[in-house]
Amino acid sequence: MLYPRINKARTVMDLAGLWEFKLGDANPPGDTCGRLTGGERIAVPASYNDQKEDPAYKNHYGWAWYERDIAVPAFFKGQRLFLRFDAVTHKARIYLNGRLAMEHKGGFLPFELEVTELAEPGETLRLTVAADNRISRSTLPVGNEDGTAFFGSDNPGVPSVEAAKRWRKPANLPNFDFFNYAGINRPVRLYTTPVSCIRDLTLTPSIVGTDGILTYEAQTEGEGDVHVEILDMEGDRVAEAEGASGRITIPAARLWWPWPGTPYLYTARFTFGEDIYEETFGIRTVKVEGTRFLINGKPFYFKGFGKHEDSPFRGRGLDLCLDVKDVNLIHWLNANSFRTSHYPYAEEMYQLCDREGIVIIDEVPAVGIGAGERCNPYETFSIREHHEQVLRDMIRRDKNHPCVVMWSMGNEPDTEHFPESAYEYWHSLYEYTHTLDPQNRPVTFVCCQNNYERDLVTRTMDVVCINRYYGWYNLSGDLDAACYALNMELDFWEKTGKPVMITEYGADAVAGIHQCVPEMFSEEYQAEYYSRQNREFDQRPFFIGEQVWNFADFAAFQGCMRVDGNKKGLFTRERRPKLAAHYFRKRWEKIPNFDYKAGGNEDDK
Ligand code: BDP
Repeated sequence: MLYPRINKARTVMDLAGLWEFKLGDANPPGDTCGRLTGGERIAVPASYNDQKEDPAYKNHYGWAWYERDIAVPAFFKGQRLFLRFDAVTHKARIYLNGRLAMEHKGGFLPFELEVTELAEPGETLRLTVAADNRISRSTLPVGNEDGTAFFGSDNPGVPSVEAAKRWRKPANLPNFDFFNYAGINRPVRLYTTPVSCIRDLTLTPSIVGTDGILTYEAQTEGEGDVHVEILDMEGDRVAEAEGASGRITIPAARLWWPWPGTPYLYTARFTFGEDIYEETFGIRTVKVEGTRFLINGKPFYFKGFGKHEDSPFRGRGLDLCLDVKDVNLIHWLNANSFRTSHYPYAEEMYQLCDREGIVIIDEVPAVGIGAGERCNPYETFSIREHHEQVLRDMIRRDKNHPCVVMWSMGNEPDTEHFPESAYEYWHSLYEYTHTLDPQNRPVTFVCCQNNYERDLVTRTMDVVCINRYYGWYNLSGDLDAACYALNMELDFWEKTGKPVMITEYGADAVAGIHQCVPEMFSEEYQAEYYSRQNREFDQRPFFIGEQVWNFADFAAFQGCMRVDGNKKGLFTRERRPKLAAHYFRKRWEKIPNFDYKAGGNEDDK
């Protein structure tokens, strides 16, 4: 799916601003709606939850209504018009002049509709958006339905959902650990194209000797011939071709390398009749071989974190300034990568990472697939179809980004209590995901701390990605025991012959708590936790990366295990460094992107 761009043939109207807003209820909206009255003003894009000091906003659970008028410029006449929503969380109903025009499920990926017939240039169009933030066992991420809050210690016999229904209203009970921020979280744009236009582009790079090869395919609508030119970073044309699909050779190509290497980007300029679209791409390869993760044929070591889209006031709303700041903090830390835990991020972040050479593990919002030992989620949750949809949509959106090097199908599902069902579910999804990606990047999911000997599926992924909290949730406060247990587990993974990385490990640290004898929740304990465990990872040649949990403190649901949010950040929510940030900055300066774990493969020994 193409990102809306302004060029000689297209224009974009960003509909950011103050919209009319009103909280709704649990009833599904109908097929028509009148003008929204009695509402309040709300900023778009941004989550609505923190925009007003009101528990009704914060804890709202159900539909919320947004509205604005769009004056469609008369000079749009003769163009095709599309309305694009980058993310409405989690379910959306779109009304044009009061009539239902589209529905969409999934809160983190874009959708669009053509409005050429509905939006008359020179007239005003009323746009109404209903957004539903409810989560359940048929949504991704998954919500609880049985009255058990994620971190709750509910009284036995008091089903909180039932209680909530009787005394208050349905409750927001996520089966995941981040605040369920909702609303129009990303931009809404009206964009134009000529009548005959380019609808999608697929760019697949490869390397032969010193040449770069770009295999391309343009999806077009209408009449015209496709012409493609390849421009280098100086804007000079280095190759060209005719036709809607083909292969282009870029002689003596410059490759895309992770920072501090040069993340070289080319531009493919497509023309089709009157339409033009420019897409940047990098020439790089990604492959798993034995226990190594190869970028451009060289063994890469992941240094980074899981992140969140999360900030004060905006919640999960797009904040470009924060994205730029975070990318610069990633450089400051000498890190090279992150995982888009636990949902695909805004497209602008991937554009930045392409430019800045930061490697991304791209994850769909499949988090919370588990309900304890008494309930098999693979038989009781109705998520499979939607799970395939979000994988398709994410890959369709992100397939051309050089920064994306691996797909993550989800985070911490139950693989322990129902190992056979888990295998059937995840392994078939793994095969499906491979068929979706023209670049055939490695595919994985991120496995929860569990009985790894019972788990049958993690070991079949291209890369074994483990989240482990030895010394925090397990063996709390005892780093000797934590290292012992970690080593027992690493011995197990070594035998699988797979590349292994840690995609989460961490300890909450409340900024400002300091101790000479480090104990839990202090900045010293967090730093020591990491330095002790990293020493163990350094002994293991098959170990290909360390991603800390989390880059920064973030908002979570209130509960007895959360002190004003999750405090496992290397930075505070306001991006002030904790002691562990300084520790990693020094450590990662000494760890090169490539060849850190020489000896990982038989032939290196
Ligand atoms: C992991 C989850 C992550 C949580 C983290 C934690 O993947 O979403 O925030 O634990 O508890 O299990 O801090």
